Amino acid sequence: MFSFFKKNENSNNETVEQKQESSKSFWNFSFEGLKKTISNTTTNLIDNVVASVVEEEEFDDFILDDMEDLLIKADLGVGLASSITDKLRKQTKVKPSQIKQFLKEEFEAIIKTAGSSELNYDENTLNIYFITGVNGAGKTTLIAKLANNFRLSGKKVLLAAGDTFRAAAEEQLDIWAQRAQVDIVRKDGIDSAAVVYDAIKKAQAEKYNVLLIDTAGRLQNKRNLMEELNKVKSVIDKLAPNCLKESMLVLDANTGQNGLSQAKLFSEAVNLTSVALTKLDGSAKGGIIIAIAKEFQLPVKLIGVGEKLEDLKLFNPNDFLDALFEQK
Ligand SMILES: Nc1nc2c(ncn2[C@@H]2O[C@H](COP(=O)(O)OP(=O)(O)OP(=O)(O)O)[C@@H](O)[C@H]2O)c(=O)[nH]1
Ligand SMILES: [Mg+2]
Repeated sequence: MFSFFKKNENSNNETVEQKQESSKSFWNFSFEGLKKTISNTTTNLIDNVVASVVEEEEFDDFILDDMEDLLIKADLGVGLASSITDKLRKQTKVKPSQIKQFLKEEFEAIIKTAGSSELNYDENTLNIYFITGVNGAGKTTLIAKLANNFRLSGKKVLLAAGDTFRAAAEEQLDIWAQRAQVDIVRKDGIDSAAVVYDAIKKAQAEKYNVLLIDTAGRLQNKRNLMEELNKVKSVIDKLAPNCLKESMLVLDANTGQNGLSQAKLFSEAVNLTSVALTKLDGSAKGGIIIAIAKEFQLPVKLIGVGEKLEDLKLFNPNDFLDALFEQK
């Protein structure tokens, strides 16, 4: 996993502790900040559901059907919403007044079975992050933010302009590389796998710590583009075995349930290891974190909370649940 405690080889006069503190504050969300960011999700997913049942004496079919509708509206997905309400239907122990605790325990169990939310990182190898997702999800911005954070943590960072499909995509990544002060491999006009090949060769020869691979946005139903992703993944596996630390799906939080079908098809194409949820700022659809954990056993590891370089946070499940249920 990624450690904030390693000495920065390029560090100036900052002590390791100071560097560690600044890295931490950069990546970690303050509890208040997180609470504010997900406040619309909290209203949608928790407050509305709790308000609909809390005054009742017992759960009955009428109340549970209403609750199921609210959970579906809050982007939990039909399957998960009905499995939660069915659980309540089949028992008499949990009363409506205890709904908040019940939901918290349910969500916690689901999120925790999806695996660790720590970003994989190995000090001893090149660390490759393969970033995929549909058009406009926030892939390129996420790469810039990640690059900036790794660079601030003292890592040598290279970007691969693997989106050779959309006009001016390489130019866009180049501008971000300059802002984040990291290097880039850009070979306009050749195919994505060839760019990635050159980038891996450079990263290995020049001992980079981190290689972030940008890819073209693609709809999950475009078969040839999905096959291209697979081809790029084969290049990584062949040229740099054990270096692929994350195959990450970037999901726009506002896409809600459509995120579930994206996760399915991208997972089939490249064997995803994690999700980055972008545009959580202002979104009411953060419940998708739980739905994806349940359906695909994929942990959310990063969250995007704005358009600037510093608007990337590490996802912490405990803080997320506490903020959602306002228990800190
Ligand atoms: N509010 C907000 N906007 C974001 C966030 N992440 C990205 N964006 C915006 O979303 C838009 C698309 O971002 P890109 O990074 O270009 O998305 P992409 O997935 O690379 O898009 P394509 O390359 O066209 O597939 C830009 O306007 C970004 O500024 C976020 O966390 N919050
Ligand atoms: Mg892009």
